[in-house]
Amino acid sequence: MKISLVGLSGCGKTSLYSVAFAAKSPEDTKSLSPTILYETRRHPFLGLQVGIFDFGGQEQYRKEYMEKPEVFKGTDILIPIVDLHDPESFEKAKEYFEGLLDIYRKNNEKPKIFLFYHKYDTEDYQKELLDTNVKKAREIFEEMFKEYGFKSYLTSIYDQDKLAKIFRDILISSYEELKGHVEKAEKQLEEINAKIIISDISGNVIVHNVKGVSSGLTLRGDLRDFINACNTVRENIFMSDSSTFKGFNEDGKEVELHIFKYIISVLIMKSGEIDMESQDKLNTLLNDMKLFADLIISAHTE
Ligand SMILES: Nc1nc2c(ncn2[C@@H]2O[C@H](COP(=O)(O)OP(=O)(O)OP(=O)(O)O)[C@@H](O)[C@H]2O)c(=O)[nH]1
Ligand SMILES: [Mg+2]
Repeated sequence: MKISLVGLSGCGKTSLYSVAFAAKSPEDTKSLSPTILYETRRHPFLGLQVGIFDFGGQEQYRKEYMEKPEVFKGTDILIPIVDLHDPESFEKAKEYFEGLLDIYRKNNEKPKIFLFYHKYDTEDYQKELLDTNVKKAREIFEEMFKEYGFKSYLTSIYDQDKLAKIFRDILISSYEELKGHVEKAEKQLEEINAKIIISDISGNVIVHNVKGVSSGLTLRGDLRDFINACNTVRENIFMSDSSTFKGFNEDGKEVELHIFKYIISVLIMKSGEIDMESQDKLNTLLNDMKLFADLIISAHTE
């Protein structure tokens, strides 16, 4: 799957990548330099290789892309990014995006489009201006992507949880069936009296109900290591697609890890016995995640 991040220089493409996928903090991005030409990164997600193309937005590079439009070929998902802190740039961004849409039309390609109204925060910016800019941006950009059935989001690297969810939804958008399961799991988690983290084996958090366990999509390092180690045991010692691991201490704290089909992991943390109702719901959730893993596998082989 190819995802292309496009927008003018300084709109926040490399920052978005760094915070959502590379576990960087928002502050870290303040020292980023402009991207030279474009950078490609691979990111495994639900067992799929996702290629993220970060197209440097300085004028000289934009010109170069227009002369060699092949670089955009094969884009499944196009993410045009608008800098809400820089309303003066809207018209220029529009021109760039129009050029890109032309290229895709000529290539006979129709990527899915997810438009980001980015920097939707008041970090070094006035609140009053922000809302005016959103309104202005919507007037300019909603129109131009109309025929694409696109979706738009208000994004900020300073709201990492929201950003991670947006990218998760974008990444599973090609699998209509998976979406339903994720939404269901999200509801189920609210009703269970235990801490639960559902992630893929590479440590991309899909759904959770615990604060501070992820940085963007990336699960906290210690838990990621734990899942990794268990996954190795599953593969080399159990030699089965799925397995369960349990641990506990004298205070009644418990950790339980379920791996389904070498792709999905459900980590459950309890600080004592949980009520029957929660346990029932937990069992339903586990069954559903087993199904979810099957669906992912069959989606890949299609
Ligand atoms: N307030 C705020 N600043 C952001 C946000 N995202 C990025 N920035 C800042 O915007 C500046 C430029 O970010 P980059 O990610 O380097 O921009 P870019 O789009 O990659 O620029 P090029 O590589 O030149 O195309 C950095 O100082 C970031 O800290 C955001 O959501 N909110
Ligand atoms: Mg950049």
